[in-house]
Amino acid sequence: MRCLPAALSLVSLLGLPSASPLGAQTPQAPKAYHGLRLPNRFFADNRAALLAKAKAMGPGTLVVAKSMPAQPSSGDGERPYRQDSDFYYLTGVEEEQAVALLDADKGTYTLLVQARDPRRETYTGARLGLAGAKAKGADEAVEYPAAEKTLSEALQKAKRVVLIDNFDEAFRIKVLDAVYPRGALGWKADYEKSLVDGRPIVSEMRVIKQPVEVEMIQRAVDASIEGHLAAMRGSAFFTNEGQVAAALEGTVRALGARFLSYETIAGAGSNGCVLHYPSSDQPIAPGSLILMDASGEIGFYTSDITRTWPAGGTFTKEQRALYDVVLKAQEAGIQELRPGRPHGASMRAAARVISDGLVELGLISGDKEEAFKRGDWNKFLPHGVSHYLGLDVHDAGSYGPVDTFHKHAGTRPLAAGMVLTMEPGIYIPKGMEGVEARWQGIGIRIEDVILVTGDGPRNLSARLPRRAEDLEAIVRGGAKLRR
Ligand SMILES: [Mn+2]
Repeated sequence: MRCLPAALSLVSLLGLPSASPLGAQTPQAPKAYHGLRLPNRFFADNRAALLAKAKAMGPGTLVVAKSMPAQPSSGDGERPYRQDSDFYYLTGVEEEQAVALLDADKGTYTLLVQARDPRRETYTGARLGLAGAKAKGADEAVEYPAAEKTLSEALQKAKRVVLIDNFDEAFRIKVLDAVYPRGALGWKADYEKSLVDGRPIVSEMRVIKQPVEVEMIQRAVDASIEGHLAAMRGSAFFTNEGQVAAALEGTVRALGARFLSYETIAGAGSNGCVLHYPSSDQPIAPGSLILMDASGEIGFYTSDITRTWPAGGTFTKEQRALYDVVLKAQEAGIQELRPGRPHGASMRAAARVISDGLVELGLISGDKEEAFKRGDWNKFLPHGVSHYLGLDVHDAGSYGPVDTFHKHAGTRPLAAGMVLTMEPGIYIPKGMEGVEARWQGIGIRIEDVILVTGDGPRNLSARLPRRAEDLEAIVRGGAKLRR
């Protein structure tokens, strides 16, 4: 799979000639990243940083981190298992049932893991077991059911429990009961234990990306760019949104994405106005725009890219006018992603361009300044435009107190090493009141992944074209391959 241009597999699936110029069009086409993971060192450093914070809380502090519980799908089925991001950040462990115990006094890391089970492993492959846990950096490893005792003894001994558990409710109750037993304790009551929510601590650690994390995000972005290109190149002969989604999903999977960063949004025409459009299975009407917000995940790191292009390779006058406003707004927003600028500045900048553009096109009436203050633009752009990205697509971390300008904008000053998206849009669904029919059924969003650096914003997804003419050329180029 080395250096195989991503779209080739799709090309053969669709019966396109394999001697296509796809590789030539993407000179930086990524290698495949199957099975790629960050090194053990990364997770060990994260544990050490967390242990230092736990130690500073005082003697007797125990950090307890819980893995993602398995999720049923239906009947005998389970959803693909994807580790909890906080737990992954601290351990690199991909298994369910795992619990990490960090003893701040001793500085030790104990990993509780599911027992080896030859029968189950016949179905789902080898489990870590004790040897695997040690190989992942654990000082001590204990399998269930003995692990239950290890956990209860550790909880009993601790004076302070720092709990990192995002999704396992039963486990949370177990820890809570150990720290604050239910009912009266009688003569044994001491109430000396305390429970600390460790999630904000880990969230804060995750806000500033380490260089190896940025590299992994870049790989997810690179694979996702190929997915977008495949979808654009195929769109001239796609008749259903499902084919658009499949083009991206097949491509990122072929490049090493085991998971999507989020469920693919592929909406044609008015469906592009549904912000988290869930179905992506409707026919594509000729002349409509296709909005695709989709990405794959590489080594547990996400990407988040949106492009909007004309299904047939040519923007109509109205589509093009709105597209250019969104593109200009995106550029204005990107320019605000700099160290020291508050998070909300990018929202303000992008919204201002959208508002002015809609006034110029006659979609918002009156004076630009007045119209912006009135906030009429919010009807056309009803969402925030920038969020952190990392192990989660809406990554952990605080944006500071909410900016009075917009509920999805914070006041926290940005810093080098943050990775954020920039994703303004204009949405005019069919039937939108007070808007001429010629503008209706148009949904546009443009989204890229931006690294904040000391030298300013760096667009990690810049390789995927954004200019209207470039998108038209890609779609038309794809159409030619069919003839
Ligand atoms: Mn996004």
